[in-house]
Amino acid sequence: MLSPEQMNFYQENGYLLVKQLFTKEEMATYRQECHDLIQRLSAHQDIDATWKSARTTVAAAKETRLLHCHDVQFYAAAFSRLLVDERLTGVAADIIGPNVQLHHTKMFIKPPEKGSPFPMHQDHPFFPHKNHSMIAAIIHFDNAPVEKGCVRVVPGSHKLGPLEHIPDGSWHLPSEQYHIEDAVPCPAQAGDVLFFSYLTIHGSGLNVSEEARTTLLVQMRDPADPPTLDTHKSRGQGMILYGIDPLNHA
Ligand SMILES: O=C(O)CCC(=O)C(=O)O
Repeated sequence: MLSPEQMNFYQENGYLLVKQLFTKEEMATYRQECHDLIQRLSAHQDIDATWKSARTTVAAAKETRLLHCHDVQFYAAAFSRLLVDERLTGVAADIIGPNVQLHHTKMFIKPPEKGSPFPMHQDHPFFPHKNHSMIAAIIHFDNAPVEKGCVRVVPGSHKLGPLEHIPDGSWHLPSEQYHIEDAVPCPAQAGDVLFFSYLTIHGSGLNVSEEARTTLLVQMRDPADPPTLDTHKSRGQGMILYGIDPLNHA
């Protein structure tokens, strides 16, 4: 659970890197699960998820790759266990609690030397909600130093509220105004988890290192916070990860 200092940091900055929430040994097992899953999927489909806006706004991203899988808990049981692990959901409950509901998950592998960047954006336009309770937790399965394209944030930007985004090629902020390299890098080690509000401006650079960057993003909300648009549905959405669903009496 979070200390008062951590809570204060999150409230002021809109993000918090929690160090060593999971052990490096656990993360090594999950990293292997991810790479095995991507191997299985890539035999059957194109799993590149590079945003078109990344290719158009970042010169070096013309031929980069971003391997991905949404809703990983439908592919391997280990991920279901991770989603209800109280080390993760307890922190989420501290931030948005007392109850925590799953919105979606997505696993990313930024391959070595050519891992795609993410242009700066808020997650809000992808799935707006009334009370803005939505947060992401990015679980790091391996180390993510700056050269691997770690996530970068604009501290305090959650206080700006929803900003106007450009829809083309995935919602993003104007690249001439919001530079990835100007944002604050959040280098992480395997086992660290980065929590941030869906209003916090964030993005990430290219992976130019010799190793893959492997992460799982878990998007969570207060179950009493309704979506304002009927969009971004995914398998498993609505699962209660912590506490109860106070609105579900069926
Ligand atoms: O994993 C990253 O580098 C950033 C992911 C991200 O910004 C997103 O999926 O919205």
